[in-house]
Amino acid sequence: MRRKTAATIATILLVGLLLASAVGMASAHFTMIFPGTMEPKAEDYIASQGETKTIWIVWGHPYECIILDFPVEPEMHVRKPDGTVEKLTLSEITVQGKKAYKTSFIVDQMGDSIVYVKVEAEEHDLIDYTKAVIHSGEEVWEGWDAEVGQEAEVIPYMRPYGMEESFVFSGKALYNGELLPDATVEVEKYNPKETADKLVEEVKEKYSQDPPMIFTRVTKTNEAGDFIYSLDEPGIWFVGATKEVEDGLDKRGVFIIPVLAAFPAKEVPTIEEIKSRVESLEDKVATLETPAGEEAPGFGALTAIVGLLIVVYLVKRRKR
Ligand SMILES: [Cu+2]
Repeated sequence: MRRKTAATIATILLVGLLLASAVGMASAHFTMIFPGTMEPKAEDYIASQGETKTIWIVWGHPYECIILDFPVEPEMHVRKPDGTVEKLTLSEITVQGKKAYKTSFIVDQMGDSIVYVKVEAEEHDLIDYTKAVIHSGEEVWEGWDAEVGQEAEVIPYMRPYGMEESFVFSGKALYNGELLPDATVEVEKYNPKETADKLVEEVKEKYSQDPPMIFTRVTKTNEAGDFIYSLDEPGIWFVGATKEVEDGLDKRGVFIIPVLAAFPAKEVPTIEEIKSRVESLEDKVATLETPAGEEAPGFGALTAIVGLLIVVYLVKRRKR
């Protein structure tokens, strides 16, 4: 009897664990195509003629910067601006202690090269198709919206370079070359490790009921397979439309959009302006009279102190 109970409890625990891990895995995994760094900038997706572009392929959750071992070796190709396709040879690397891959190719044609990756992730019930554009050449804006023939594919309506923070991005989702209506589209920005750790902690505290709603934004394609979203921060964005397949692996087409900081840059006060503000605030604090016997500073002093703190914060921000 006791043995039976123990076995039952063990079974319940095991099923619970499996369910928990399955649910945990539902959050947004992506194939990250990065230009040879884990601190990628939008500018890194632009290349000069003749440049050898090094690409890292990393598996994990972009927003949280959670890196995981690649489940299988991905397949990778580059579509050159003239439409020729080359298979890229990958070599294994270790990124944050996890199995990732790297490759490189020479940017030898003006225009847009599309690098694309296929990952068959059975443990996630997913075949993931990801694309990124490497642009080269002044005003040679050709190739970025080419179809490379992935089983699930996103075709951008917006040229994916020269995009600045807060720009709107739209595109269409295809499945087997046909428009894909009513599909879930995930939108997620990558954060480098240090930023990610800080943000995730803040999000978990502030939105404890559902932190992933901040990590992964979601929209859907309409009847024509179109979707739209605004990419409100500079950085590397992942936009993926999923074709759900019953009794089989889902297929997801992902497009990577490197988003530049706003140009011209948002106005930030100069160091001189900040210094003069600090000085006038210091004077104010110095001349404030604290009434005798009163320990707490008066309202005026509080205002001045808060002002000082804001200035200190501004100075720190500038230094970053
Ligand atoms: Cu995941």
